[in-house]
Amino acid sequence: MRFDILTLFPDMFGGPFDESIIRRGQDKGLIQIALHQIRDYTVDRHRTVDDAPYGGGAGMLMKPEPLSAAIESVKKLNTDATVLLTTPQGRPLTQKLAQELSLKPGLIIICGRYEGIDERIHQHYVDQEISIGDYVLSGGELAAMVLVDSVTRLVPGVLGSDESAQTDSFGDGLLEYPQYTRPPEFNGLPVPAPLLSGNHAEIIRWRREQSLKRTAERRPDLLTQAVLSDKDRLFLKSLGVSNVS
Ligand code: 6GU
Repeated sequence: MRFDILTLFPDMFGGPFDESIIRRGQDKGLIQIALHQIRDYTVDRHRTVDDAPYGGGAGMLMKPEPLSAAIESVKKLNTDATVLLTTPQGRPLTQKLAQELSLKPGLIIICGRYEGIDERIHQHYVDQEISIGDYVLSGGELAAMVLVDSVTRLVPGVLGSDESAQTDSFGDGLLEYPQYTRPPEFNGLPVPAPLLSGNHAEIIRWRREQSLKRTAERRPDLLTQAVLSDKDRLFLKSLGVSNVS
């Protein structure tokens, strides 16, 4: 998977992209990330990337010409890529959307700044607008990093077999069960007995029930979409939970 990122602040990406899973994905040749400075595509002496909105109002907009030149240029490097724009007006990023994007041949991500970008860039170039949540960031760069991370870990081979993406929270639409490591008692709190039982079937059942219980308590909205068995529904009913899929 090739990611091309168009931004006014390429230096922001150094830390997150040079460590951990994203670093490993690049080192293994499974993902490639190229950062592009939008300002490099200006042609005026002052390298202007923003301008005031027609009709007035607070703040500045990203001018269309440098963005257009940057997108046209990067499209030649990442052919058939899907063009994404990070914006609070976009489709909320979910695990399902990350899965969809991980199947694309490539992604071009435009990081929004200021009060937004000229609407004609949306119309002409942008395939999908993506938001990472209902709060305001100072720019799309942090959102682009979140997006690249969530997609990268779904690219086959990036995660090791002991880091399976399937048992992660949201892999099956539920929150993950609680985890314990040694010692067997810590601050007076014991590790739950089923985990020490050595009974694999009992462990599987306990974990599933804990996932269901957590999801019902913390994110009941997820239960209407989750993949549930009859046994799961019976267990949830015993907790007094009924509005499930
Ligand atoms: Cl993608 N951009 C900005 N500026 N703010 C956000 C966002 C994106 N997603 C949530 N808040």
